[in-house]
Amino acid sequence: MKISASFQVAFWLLAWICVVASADSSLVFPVTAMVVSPTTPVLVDNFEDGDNQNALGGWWYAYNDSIGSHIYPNPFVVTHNAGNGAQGSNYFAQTTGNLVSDPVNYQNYVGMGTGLAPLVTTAVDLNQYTGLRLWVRGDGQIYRLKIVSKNIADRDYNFWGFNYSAPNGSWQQISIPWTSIFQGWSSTPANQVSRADALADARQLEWTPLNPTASFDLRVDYVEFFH
Ligand SMILES: [Ca+2]
Repeated sequence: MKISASFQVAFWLLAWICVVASADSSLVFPVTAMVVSPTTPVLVDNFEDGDNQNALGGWWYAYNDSIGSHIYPNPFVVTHNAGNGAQGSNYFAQTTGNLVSDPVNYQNYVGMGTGLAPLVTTAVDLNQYTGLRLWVRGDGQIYRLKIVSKNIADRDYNFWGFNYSAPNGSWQQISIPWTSIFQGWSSTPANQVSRADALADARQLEWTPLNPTASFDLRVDYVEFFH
């Protein structure tokens, strides 16, 4: 087949343009929109679907002791209050109740929580994240957010966690890097589990009033892990 001179010129010109274009990154077709950033936060729940299952497949629940502490609603139900969630959203977690005192036997407990996977038998390694971020609201009292780990449940429930003051009347976002969490109460060596080991075997997040109280108002919204 005979190729005309003008066609050959056009061919080599096109080839030259391709070489120049590939050497200039500004001319390369952008593909970044297809790449998920490793810094994208991972949502646990913003409650806007109105159900009791979080974005990780885990389930929300409420719990209380049998010596007089109570929590409402129990079983847990997501609260719908249009425009009154964090950032004007419509759904959030809210529980109220009381926590009795039991300074002798420590059998007093109450709170709400959520699983990190559809089955609580699944260990989730939270070391892949830098920490947890969430919106909180309440009544000015101190609440404790606990990282429930199986390897600590076997050792007196001395979970790693973080205490925060829940502002009365307005939502506030708090950021909890893992470097700021600490174990609850015991300094007994048998109860010590390293932070990395506890995070590696995480099962649930749980919230509880830190101190016995005649009434509490615990609200949480838009929970997410960040890198
Ligand atoms: Ca919400």
